[in-house]
Amino acid sequence: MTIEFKVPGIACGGCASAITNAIKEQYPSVLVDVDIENKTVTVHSIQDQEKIRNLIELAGYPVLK
Ligand SMILES: [Cu+2]
Repeated sequence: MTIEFKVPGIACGGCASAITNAIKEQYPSVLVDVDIENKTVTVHSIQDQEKIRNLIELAGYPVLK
């Protein structure tokens, strides 16, 4: 299952790393793709969508609904 989140606060590779690390800390096996240009985070995961959304927001990046 692939989940895509729209995250307007993504501006650079540092943001991408912060988000990727925040997710992988909790779910080391998931694949995380951050598209800096399109400001999206794509997660290949069977994990709960709301939990991953919360991790992105806890890292400091609000997610658009
Ligand atoms: Cu950044």
